[in-house]
Amino acid sequence: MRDRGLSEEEVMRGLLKMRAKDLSYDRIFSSMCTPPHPIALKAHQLFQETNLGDPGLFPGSAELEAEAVRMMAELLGHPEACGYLSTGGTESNIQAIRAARNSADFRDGNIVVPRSAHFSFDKIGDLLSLEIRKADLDGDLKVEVGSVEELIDEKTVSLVGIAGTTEFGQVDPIDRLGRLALDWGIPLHVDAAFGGFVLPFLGGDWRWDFSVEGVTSITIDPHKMGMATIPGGGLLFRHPEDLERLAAYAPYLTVARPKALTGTRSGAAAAAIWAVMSHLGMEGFKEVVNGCMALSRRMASGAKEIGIEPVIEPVMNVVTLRMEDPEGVRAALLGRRWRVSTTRSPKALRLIMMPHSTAENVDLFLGDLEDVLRK
Ligand code: 0PR
Repeated sequence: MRDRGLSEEEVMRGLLKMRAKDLSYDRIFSSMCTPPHPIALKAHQLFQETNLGDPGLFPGSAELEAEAVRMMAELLGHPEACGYLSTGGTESNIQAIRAARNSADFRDGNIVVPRSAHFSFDKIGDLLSLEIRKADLDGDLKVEVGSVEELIDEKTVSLVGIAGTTEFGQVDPIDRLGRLALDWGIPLHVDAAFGGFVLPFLGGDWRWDFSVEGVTSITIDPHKMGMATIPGGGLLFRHPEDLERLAAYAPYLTVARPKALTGTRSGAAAAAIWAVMSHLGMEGFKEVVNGCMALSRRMASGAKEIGIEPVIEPVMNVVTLRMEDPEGVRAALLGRRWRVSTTRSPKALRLIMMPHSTAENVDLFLGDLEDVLRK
């Protein structure tokens, strides 16, 4: 650190210079995040200094957290579900599996996850000393329930299903996993980090949330499709005793049995989540998701017109395009200032249609994609 501080103007100049190096979201098709809704930013600013690590000092912030959790519980089909706001999908997944592991009376357990699971589950294996068993996927890239069953044994502490896979936006057969979980008496965690704020607004008769018996916990991320500020995650449990398994003991705090993984944690995130959910409501979110789905269909059908097939018809707002050299195409598109990502198996170009995506950019992108492929 320098001896003598810079003036505010100098600091601001330094900050703005660095901020200008960051990309703006408009040409990014690789991100599951999006600029927060303006009301989330306002809420965040208002609650910046609050700390939910010591909620007795910030009872208003704590009430917002409880309200946000209640709204998400309702959204996920079980208004009585309990939980807390985490820093994101990784923390929620760690904590859900930690609760499941703590319900077993042994420590050398395993969990069975789909091969498509987010890499946070590899961290979980390392952190909690659990063996991570990966079940095969079917031709539609959903987990094969038979493969899951083959991997279960008496040391399995949790099954995991994904409602909105990171790479392909596919949804596992949660209802069948739920039956399996009940048969074996094992908890089922659903990772809906991305799908949580999409699937409830798609219509149709989805059964992937707490309405499926056997689902014991759900990860849902407001900082992805929930349009809240980062870090905004959610973790919900069907049974209060599972949340209780995460409690630590801190008698000097205003709340003596904190459940979150982090100690100090932002009340600003709670305010932002509460603000967006209250402001948009079911109708507002439906509009946002409808918009993203319309762009996904536009992207997929535009790609077909230039001879590229999607790996799967978009289930959610993730479009994956089958091609021979997605890495090369990604690099060429980067030269045209598009940010896209790729998938490993099957190899494809991966595009996420977020609230910041526009029809104009989808069309411009398709033009550049056609150009790049012709070269
Ligand atoms: N579960 C699922 C299904 C996810 O897709 C992700 C993240 C997580 C858990 C972990 O969530 P956190 O990152 O909040 O801990 N999925 C994206 C990914 O890893 C996150 C992302 C977002 C990546 C924006 C890039 C980006 O620009 O690809």
